[in-house]
Amino acid sequence: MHRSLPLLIIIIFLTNQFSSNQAQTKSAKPVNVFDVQQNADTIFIRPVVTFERGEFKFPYSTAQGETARRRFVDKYFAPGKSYILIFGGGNAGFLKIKQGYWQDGAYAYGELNEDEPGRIHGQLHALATDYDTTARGSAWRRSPTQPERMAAIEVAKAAYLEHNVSAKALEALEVNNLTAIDIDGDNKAELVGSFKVPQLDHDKISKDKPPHFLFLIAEGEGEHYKAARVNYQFNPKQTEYPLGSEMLCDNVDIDGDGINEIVSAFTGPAFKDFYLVYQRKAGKWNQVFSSAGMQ
Ligand SMILES: [Ca+2]
Ligand SMILES: [Ca+2]
Repeated sequence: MHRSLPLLIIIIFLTNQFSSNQAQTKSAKPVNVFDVQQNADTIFIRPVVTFERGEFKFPYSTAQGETARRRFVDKYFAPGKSYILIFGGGNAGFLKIKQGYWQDGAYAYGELNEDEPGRIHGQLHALATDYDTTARGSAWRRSPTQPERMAAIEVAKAAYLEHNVSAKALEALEVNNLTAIDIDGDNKAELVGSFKVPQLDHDKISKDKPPHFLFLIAEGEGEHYKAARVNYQFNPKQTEYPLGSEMLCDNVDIDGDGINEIVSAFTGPAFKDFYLVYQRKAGKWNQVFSSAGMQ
């Protein structure tokens, strides 16, 4: 008994060492997520978020001028570098960097060649990443069915009423974007929507005044949906339209827990777009990242 005890301790020690090394190796490699936008035949990508050692953070430091941004572009947007295009939460092929730019005072971005042009055509945003997502479950992205659409609009109207937007104004509600996705692979659609309600001026729609924006994540099934996360934005003194508009980029499992995070693009001040990441943990949706003011 006594003689085998040190051996047992050594085995336990080695096993612990091995598993902690495994965990470190897995978490030490940063995961980069990029926003993809298409303009005619050119695709542009911009850094959204880096996930490293359990943290969501901005991909480069903005504390000391443009050096970090330049280094980021040199490394990640070098000509010929390729990324996995994420569309509908899954692997949708590859994008190859044609050229990177860092001189622009606000953004780092790359101009891309696509193997199959037009894959995201007509969509506002998609995502790209530098890690293989094929092992992280599949999901889909589609237009909502008519019952889903009606349900999402009802949920949006209820959220607007809570923010004291009048029923009269709600008659002019516009759906800017509504997408059905499945973030957890249970084949039930999560609905992600962007809505706009104009201000009324003496009961008439005012096109000159800033509208009420709403970004909504709704959960449910068929025609029964409830609000899971709401971001209401109203900036009555804004001069730069459309400040406050928030749109779905796509969904992808960034932290590898099997449930996809939702990435949205937000129209910020002075047209400096920024990104938010929403994560569902224990049935609750949290905003786990914002790049507001970081670019
Ligand atoms: Ca689902
Ligand atoms: Ca996740």
